[in-house]
Amino acid sequence: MKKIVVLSFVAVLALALAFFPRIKGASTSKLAAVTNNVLAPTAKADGLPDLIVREDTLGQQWVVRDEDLPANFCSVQEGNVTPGVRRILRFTVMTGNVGTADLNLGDPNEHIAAGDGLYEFASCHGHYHFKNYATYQLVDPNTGKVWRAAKRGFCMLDTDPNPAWYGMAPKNWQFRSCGRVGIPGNQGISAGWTDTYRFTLGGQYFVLDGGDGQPVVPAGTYVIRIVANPPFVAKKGEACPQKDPNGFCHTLPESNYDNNVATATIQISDHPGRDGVGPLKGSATENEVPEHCGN
Ligand SMILES: [Cu+2]
Repeated sequence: MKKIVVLSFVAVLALALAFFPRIKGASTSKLAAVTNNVLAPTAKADGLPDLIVREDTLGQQWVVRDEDLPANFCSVQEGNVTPGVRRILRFTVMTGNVGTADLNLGDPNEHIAAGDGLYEFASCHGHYHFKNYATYQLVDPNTGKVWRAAKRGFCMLDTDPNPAWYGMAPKNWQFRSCGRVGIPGNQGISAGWTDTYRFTLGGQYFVLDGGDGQPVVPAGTYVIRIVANPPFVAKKGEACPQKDPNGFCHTLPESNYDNNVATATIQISDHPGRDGVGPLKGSATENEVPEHCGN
């Protein structure tokens, strides 16, 4: 018994030491919200972020259309998409924090300096991207075959207040700066706020005509499946920052990991044309904005 107590103490101490470099900068970087929860994932069930994906938006904001993707789009370069007219499925993703605590990432430069693996440098964008924020999948419900989207990285911000029907009192935004190399950012999603990735943003699309090296997506009924803060099984030597009740790892702390998925059933037609098919039919084709960062 005594041995177990001693071992537990050693384990806690080792964890504390492992995270010490990050905690040291916490007073200014606001990493404490994340790192403290790493150390005590179950201690504050009433004080954690809780990410959801807006299923209503996903179902209402998509379009299949033929669009000219120029070679200078970052999403084209990063996704190995052959430039030119491509058939694509664009869609909007809104991830809201309905929890009781802010999701507070702070300055990506500090995460890079701490070497915690949360961010990577995106050379085309000239700034840092959060790596494992969400997975975007297009699923054939008959075969289970999955296609991946062009999006490669994320910058978490308070872009829109959560709708009043979420029953949360309104409060001011806090996180609106992605940051750049050597220029501090402030990333996160406040409780009561949503991070919106509009369908026109870089990478908010699936390539349907095989132009990104994936198989052609034939006309038919498909499911868009979005998972925020997705579960993963840690590989050997890979960190498992948060563990859910089912034993899966997650990067970010949350009070509830069961509500991170949204799906929308969509139709892919044979001849969508430039106008497109879907709820956003006829919406303008914009010059790709890589991010909602303002930089
Ligand atoms: Cu970017």
